[in-house]
Amino acid sequence: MTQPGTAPPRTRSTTGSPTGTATHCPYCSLQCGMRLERVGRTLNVAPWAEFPVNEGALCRKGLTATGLRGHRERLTTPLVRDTTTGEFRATSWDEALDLIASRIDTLQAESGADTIAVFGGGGLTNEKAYALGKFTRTVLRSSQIDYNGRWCMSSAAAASNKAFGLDRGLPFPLVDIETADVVVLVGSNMAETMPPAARHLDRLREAGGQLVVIDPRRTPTAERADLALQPVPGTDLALALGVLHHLLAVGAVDEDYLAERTTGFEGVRLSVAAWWPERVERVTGVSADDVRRLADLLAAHPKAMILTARGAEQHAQGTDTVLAWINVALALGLPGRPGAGYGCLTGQGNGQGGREHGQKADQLPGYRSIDDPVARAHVAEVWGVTPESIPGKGRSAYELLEALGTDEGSRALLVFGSNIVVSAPNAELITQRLEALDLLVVADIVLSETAALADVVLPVTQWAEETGTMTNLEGRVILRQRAVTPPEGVRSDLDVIAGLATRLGSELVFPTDPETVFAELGRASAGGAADYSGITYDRIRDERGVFWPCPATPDDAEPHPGTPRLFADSFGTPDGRARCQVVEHRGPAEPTDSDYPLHLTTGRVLAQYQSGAQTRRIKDLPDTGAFVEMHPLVALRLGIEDGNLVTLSTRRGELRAPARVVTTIREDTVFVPFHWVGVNRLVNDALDPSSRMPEFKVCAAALRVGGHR
Ligand SMILES: Nc1nc2c(c(=O)[nH]1)N[C@H]1C(S)=C(S)[C@@H](COP(=O)(O)OP(=O)(O)OC[C@H]3O[C@@H](n4cnc5c(=O)[nH]c(N)nc54)[C@H](O)[C@@H]3O)O[C@H]1N2
Ligand SMILES: Nc1nc2c(c(=O)[nH]1)N[C@H]1C(S)=C(S)[C@@H](COP(=O)(O)OP(=O)(O)OC[C@H]3O[C@@H](n4cnc5c(=O)[nH]c(N)nc54)[C@H](O)[C@@H]3O)O[C@H]1N2
Ligand code: SF4
Ligand SMILES: [Mo]
Repeated sequence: MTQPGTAPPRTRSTTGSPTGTATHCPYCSLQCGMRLERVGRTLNVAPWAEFPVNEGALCRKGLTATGLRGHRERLTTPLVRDTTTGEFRATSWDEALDLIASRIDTLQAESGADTIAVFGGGGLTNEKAYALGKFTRTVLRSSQIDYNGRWCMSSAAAASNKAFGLDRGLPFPLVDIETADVVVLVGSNMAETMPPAARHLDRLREAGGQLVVIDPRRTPTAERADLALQPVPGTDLALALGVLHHLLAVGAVDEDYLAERTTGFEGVRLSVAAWWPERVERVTGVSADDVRRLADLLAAHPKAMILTARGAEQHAQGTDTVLAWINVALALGLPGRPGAGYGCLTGQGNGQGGREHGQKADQLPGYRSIDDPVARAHVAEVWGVTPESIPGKGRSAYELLEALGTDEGSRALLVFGSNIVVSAPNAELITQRLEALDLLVVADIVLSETAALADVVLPVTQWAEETGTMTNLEGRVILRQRAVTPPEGVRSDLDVIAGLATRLGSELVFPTDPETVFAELGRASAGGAADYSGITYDRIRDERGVFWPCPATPDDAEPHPGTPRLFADSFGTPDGRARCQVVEHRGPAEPTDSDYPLHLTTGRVLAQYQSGAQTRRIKDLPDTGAFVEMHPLVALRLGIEDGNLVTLSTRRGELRAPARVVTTIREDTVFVPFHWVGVNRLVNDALDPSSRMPEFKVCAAALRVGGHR
């Protein structure tokens, strides 16, 4: 937490003077601190040892992140698609923005305000996410805005809001892992997805603590575990019910805590009665002994921490799965106890801040609900519009995309910070929807697979070339500082938004200076759950950041210190109590059958990031292409050898890729990373009923050797 008045920490060079610009990695939610140093024409990544989250450590992606600077595939001029040849041609910014504005005017005159949709990203800075939400609601007057965070941690966010009345991924600093007795990771491969954070796991174990990892694959993270459980994909909910059943059976629940700090446990108590460990074994494939072992471990240690990530969340029952684990945490009295509790390991660089300031369909800045009249009035005042003019709730990410170009959906889409063609589920259908649009505009730094389909491509600045705030997985608001001048011809997303607002005749102010936008965002967030109004750039420059909520204080008072730890005395619900919720296990939306006998799950490898738009272009990162990870028994049965080309199919499509035969995966499951085009054509689009999260983590698949039909 920032101590106002203390000198900014500096890395010293060998000559003793501070070097480089203190900033943060462009990729994941750890937002590792780094220094960018100019040496001649190159920009080097150097450690920033004092930044507490990573203490100078960086993964391969962070270390090579400057590789996109000066890259030959970097976009430096706007492109428009020539209507006669169908090819892109370079154009001026004025022509590109004029064209977009006139197309928007025409389409809206024909089909109404909602015909223009906007798709944002959890990698965008807080300032950009805020400006995008404001632009969509005030200039476009469209309700149709959502973002890729819906595909990330939205089930955990929905569950935390339901149970705790507040969603901050981790309600405590990550370093608290080291002081726990037991840490349970449900569906997180932290050693590959946030490598510097795995130090906390090592230190936990050095201090005598124990690690439990729940993952259908024995990952590098699971290699560190004292107890590694490998459930059938999509059965974590049943596992949690079984753990709670056993905790009740042995009398290990904290009845005082439940009585004082929660409501609803009686229903939960009844609902887990039938989930005895032997039944759980039949559903999950985890032995009854291991179910009891996990429950006993939790019962024996007061400082237990349960952390979920995408493996547990990216399911059609993701919200209920997280709620089931939150019930376990509440039954043990963990939330609010130092060194204990429940948390979600958010994924994208600004996965936390990106879900707080209004690029989500149902949301206004400060993590306010767009349905709340008080919130609407407050934000309308900051924006200088009437509350009635702010549209209502729009469609969720997948539903928005699925409707594009149809009678019900929008005719135009503006994309900022997502590579939908690679990362959306049921990607073949979604690609067709993008192709059916009257206008597709993509702002990006490279010609991603999505940008390649656009009518207009806008080249924007990348992280090291611009300043802005990010909120990491702990709720720590930090400042990314500009370290180099952007190449000629590119503009920031904030410039794009302001340029379009002016051309669309808006009289509202869209500042392009990020610090000015942040001050406005602070005012808009004031009084909301995610209150940033007490945070200024000066407080977080070269510093360790400030945890929200951080409300503004009167001029003569001390600044609010920020809130590293939440829930010590009360939760974010109206009565301050957490809500225990009854949840039922249903299992994957698409069960296996004789035609599709395997579970397909998807996820990440260490050296690639997301859709790969950025990391596949960095030459120092291995670019293996997709592969199908399978157990030797599956390979033997189908006559497959390691490295053979195989065809993986589901009810939606096929993928041809080499086999990777490993003993670390379940025999009924195959795994494919999603960093390359292809696997998402196979992935199911079943949605969670409350978070609208697609079921990326399990669908039914068939496998055969060879690449021919
Ligand atoms: N290297 C790298 N790091 C990243 C990213 C990246 O693309 N590459 N992306 C960032 C982002 S946006 C995110 S969201 C995070 C994601 O971080 P993680 O959640 O750690 O990553 P995933 O690989 O998606 O999923 C984690 C694990 O879930 C397991 N899993 C699959 N199905 C199930 C299931 O049904 N139950 C359980 N318990 N586990 C299951 C998979 O085998 C996988 O090992 O990573 C962030 N960091
Ligand atoms: N099968 C499967 N699919 C998945 C997942 C999975 O586990 N399995 N995980 C899901 C998850 S958790 C996530 S988060 C999504 C992520 O998937 P995407 O939304 O596709 O995420 P990125 O690849 O990070 O795309 C970001 C794009 O924005 C560009 N960009 C970067 N910075 C900026 C900027 O400042 N401004 C603008 N305008 N553009 C910028 C990048 O070059 C890139 O093209 O994928 C989801 N899809
Ligand atoms: S762990 Fe995440 S933030 Fe840290 S260097 Fe790697 S990608 Fe960047
Ligand atoms: Mo994510």
